[in-house]
Order: sequence, then structure tokens, then C-alpha cells
Amino acid sequence: MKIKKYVGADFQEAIKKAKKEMGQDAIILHTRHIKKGGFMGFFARAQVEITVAMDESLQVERDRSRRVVPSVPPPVPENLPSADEPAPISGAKTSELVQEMLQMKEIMADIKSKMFEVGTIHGISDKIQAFYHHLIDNNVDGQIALKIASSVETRLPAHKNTDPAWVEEICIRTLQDYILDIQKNYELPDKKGKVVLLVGPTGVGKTTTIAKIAANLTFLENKQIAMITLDTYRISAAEQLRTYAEIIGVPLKVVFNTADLAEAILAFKDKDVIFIDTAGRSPFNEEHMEELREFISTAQPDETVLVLSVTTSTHELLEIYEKFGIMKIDRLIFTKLDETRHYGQILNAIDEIRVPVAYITTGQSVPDDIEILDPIRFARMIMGKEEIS
Ligand SMILES: Nc1nc2c(ncn2[C@@H]2O[C@H](COP(=O)(O)OP(=O)(O)OP(=O)(O)O)[C@@H](O)[C@H]2O)c(=O)[nH]1
Ligand SMILES: [Mg+2]
Repeated sequence: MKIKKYVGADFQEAIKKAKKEMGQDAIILHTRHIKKGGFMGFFARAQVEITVAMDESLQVERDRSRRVVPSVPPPVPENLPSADEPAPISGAKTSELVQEMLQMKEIMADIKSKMFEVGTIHGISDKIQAFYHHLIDNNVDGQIALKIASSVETRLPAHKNTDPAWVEEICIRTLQDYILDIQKNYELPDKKGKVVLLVGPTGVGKTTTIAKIAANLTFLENKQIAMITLDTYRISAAEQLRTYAEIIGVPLKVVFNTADLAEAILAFKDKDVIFIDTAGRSPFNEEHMEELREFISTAQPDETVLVLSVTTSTHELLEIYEKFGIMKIDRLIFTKLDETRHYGQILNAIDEIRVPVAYITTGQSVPDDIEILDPIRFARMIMGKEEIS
């Protein structure tokens, strides 16, 4: 394995240099923007640096028959060749060196996973490679996509010329099984006076979602519902829920402090489910999060549900979960599935968090645009085989 860095005015130029020297099969491991020349950061030219790897043993013909999938990543070479122009170490500040080392560590981790990816993906059939790339295009995390694709490979018979439709079916089923494995069914425990409290960042759809669930439970399941709102920061917020409560015909209490909250819950104890709506909060505002925590410790909810919008990146979803995680989240709800065609971030999030998804919401209409996350339908949605109605 040869690893080298190339610098160019832009990505194309750097690639051109790399391919010229390393050949067409060179693999890009890492790209970054750098600044070169200039004086004290002024007039520096922006350039692109790419780290490229080349390994003859990984070159496989596209139409080659299947190969055993490696179960562990290949080892990372210990001594990486230095960059084209190594930075002078003498005189460099310690913090800069630490930065460089951290960057190097990142590159190494990247190399490790890319090598595993390349080694595995090149070894499996074109049809499964297409499936893998489809997952990646749908925001599914590389490692998860690889795990699922490798698992398809092991399910297929060893002989060639497998019917493409059948391979596709195996791909979908494998994805379904993966989702089923990390996603448990959502069931409302049968208990009177069950308290369900929704939290989440601003504007994700908490209030609308409560209205949807409350309406469905009232009209379709004949349940006795009550609502409480803690969102007294904006006049319109309580009014929004009041309007829904009146249309559905369920009682609502607006509470301003923990004492009122405890009293409101007690007053509704004979209802089947008491929904508590909270004000949208930035997970990064510690004061607001603390206040929310106080309300939760008073409410003692049977379920604390974190509402997340699917128009958020995986990284942000996990960050939000981590911040709200101090409240012990029992369920997730993903909203606004109608606003995207890429759903991989849901899969990535639940793979990491392992908290069951109660519902997904698919539009602004109350009460229609909500459904239980059905793993089979969800797999087909990721595959583009099923649409949000
Ligand atoms: N497209 C789409 N819009 C939605 C969905 N759910 C809610 N919305 C819209 O998102 C906006 C915000 O909804 P709210 O229910 O007020 O959100 P919230 O989380 O209660 O907001 P805050 O209380 O301000 O934090 C409204 O315009 C809703 O109609 C959905 O599934 N799809
Ligand atoms: Mg709200």
C-alpha cells in the first residue's frame, strides 16, 4: 500500500497529479482545503490537498466472481510516507503540533475504514455494490451500509448469474432485518393516567404531533385524553394547543410552574393518557435544559418522547439526543418525512441510540399525517420503493 499527498489549485488538479503518478485505481482517502504562501495569513492561496492510496492487491476486475468478505478490517500500515512538503518541526508551537497529530489521527481512522470499505466492496458483486451505493446516497452511514451489504453477500448462493430481481429482494429483506433488529415495536402500556411528555428543539412539530396522536387515540381508539402545556413563553403557543384541544374535545391546562403541573396531572389522573407539551428548546441552552429537567422531575412521565426533525443531519441528531439524553428519553418521534427523500439519518440515529421510534410524521395535516414506523415499509422507503403519501 502506497500512501501519498498531492496538492493542487483545485480538486481536479490534485486528482490529475495523483492519477498521473499513482494510476487510475488510486483511492482518495482524505481531502482538505489548505492555504499556501502569503504573509502572516494574508494573500495566501487556497489550495486543495488530497491523500491518496494505491494497493495493487485491491485491484479486482469488475466482473470477477464473489470473494469471501473479510470479517475484520485489514491492518493499517504503521509507517506512513511523509507528505510532499513536510512542515518544519523546529520552531512550531506545541499546540500546532498537537493539531497536526489530531489531524493525522483522523486521517488514520479514515484510512482504516476506507481500506476496509474498499477491500470489502471491491470483492462483492456489482448488484450488491449498487445496493451499497444506493444506501450511501440515502444518507445511510458508510459502516452500516457496509454491514448490510456484506450480510446480503453471505445470504446469496455462491453460484453466479443470480436473478437480479431476486438479489434486489434479498437486499430489501436484509435491510428490513437490520431495522427490525434495532427497532422494537411501540406499544402504549395499558395503564390509567399515563403521562407522556414531549421534548425537542424548537419548531420540530411537538405541538402538532400531540394533536395528531390525541385525535387518533380519541376518535379511533376511544381513549380519554387530556393535555397540559408548559409552553407559556409565547401566547400563540398555548393558543395553538387550545385550538386543537377544542376541536378534538379534550381538556387542556396551561401551567406556569411545577406546583401547577403536579396539580394538573392529579386532576387528570382518571384519563387514559395525559400529554404534556413543552416549549421548544435549544439543546445548547443549559439554563433552559435545567428548567425542563425540573418540570420532568415533577411530572414523572411514564414516557419522555424526544421529537426530532428528519431534515437534520445524523451528526446533529446525535448531538441533540446527547443533550436531551440527560432526561432519559424513552421514545423518539421523527417528523417532516415529507420534506426529504433521504431517510438514512433515521437508521443511523436509531442504530446509535437504540431508542425505539414511536411514530413518524409525514405532513402538516392533523390528524392524518402520522404513522407508526413500520420496519418493512421503512426499508422500502429507503430503497425508494415506497413513497410518503
Ligand atoms: N412538512 C411538515 N411540517 C410539519 C410536520 N409536523 C409539523 N410540521 C409543521 O412544523 C411547524 C412547527 O410545528 P409545531 O407543532 O408548532 O412545532 P413545535 O415543535 O411545537 O414548535 P415549538 O413549540 O415552537 O418548539 C408547523 O408549521 C407545523 O405545521 C410534518 O410532519 N411535516
Ligand atoms: Mg409547540
